[in-house]
Amino acid sequence: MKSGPVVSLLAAIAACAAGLCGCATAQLGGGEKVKVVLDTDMISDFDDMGALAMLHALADAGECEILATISCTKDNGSVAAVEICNAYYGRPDIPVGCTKAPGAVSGKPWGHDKFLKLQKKYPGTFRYADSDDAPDAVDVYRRVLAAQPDGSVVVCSLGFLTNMRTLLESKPDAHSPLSGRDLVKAKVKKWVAMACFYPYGREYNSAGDAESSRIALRDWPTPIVITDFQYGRHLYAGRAVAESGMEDNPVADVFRWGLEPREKITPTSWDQLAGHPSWDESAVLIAVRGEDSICAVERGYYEMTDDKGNDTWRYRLDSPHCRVLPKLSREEVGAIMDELMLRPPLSAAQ
Ligand SMILES: [Ca+2]
Repeated sequence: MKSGPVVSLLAAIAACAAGLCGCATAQLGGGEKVKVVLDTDMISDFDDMGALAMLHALADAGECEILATISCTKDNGSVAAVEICNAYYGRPDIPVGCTKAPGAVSGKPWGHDKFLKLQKKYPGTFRYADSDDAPDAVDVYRRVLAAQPDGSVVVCSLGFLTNMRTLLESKPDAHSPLSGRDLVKAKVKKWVAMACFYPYGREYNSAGDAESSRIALRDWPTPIVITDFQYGRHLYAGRAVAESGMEDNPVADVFRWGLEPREKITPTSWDQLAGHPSWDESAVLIAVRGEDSICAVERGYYEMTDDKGNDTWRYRLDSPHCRVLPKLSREEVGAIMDELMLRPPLSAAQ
């Protein structure tokens, strides 16, 4: 039985598909597609899956092109979960990779079982049941970046900053004569990172591989847009897709398995009524549509202050870097994210 809000959202999607809502024109707008590399700690939490679904919906709408989908954790089923989602949206050939860095976060966190269940439900839609068998993330980054026009790529990281560090420290190779830092400087327009805690503190993504975070945040040569913990914590999405009734949709599966059933929500889990905190979904929205689309920004930069993963924000008006602040309400942003997650794959209509 679909809830009222889900019915409304499905009606909105139908109107969109029929060209009645006017949004298609606004979104396509004749502009160039944003070229995105997605870097994810898929399996640490399930907002990564919502974010990847949104990225595919935005690609279906002609707003972006997905260049690669890369895991920043190893020894788990992260890459397969990414591949299953890519295949669901009709893009099984998107390059995937996995970190090989010695200091990378490794293993299977609590909640990993839902991603292994995906492997059983969607056999034949992934190549790398064990993420460690996937290509080296740095090699994929270098190959993909080298093939792109200068200043054209947006890197969107939803997890640990390991791959940013190893990319910066990479050496010239068959893909490019440039060092990692020079390759990033030449090809990457900006890095949108879900990381850090405002105004200071210890946040999961930036603390997980603290040394890599320290180096990446310090040495990245193009603008960094930070969607810190506080921004996404107060945004919610995913209840609609969990209750959509879509049975053969891995995104709906993960949210259905991750969220409390509506009837079991208690006063202490009230915030699950609208879904799950949307740290990663909001980062993808900002990566594709720009930070000004849903946010205000504050100029400055984050730096790591110790080897335990603590960070602090430094205000600086002339900084190329920024953090985001709410502009649209949480309900408005939540509706945008839910609508994107509920869109059926374009490939399913062809
Ligand atoms: Ca994540």
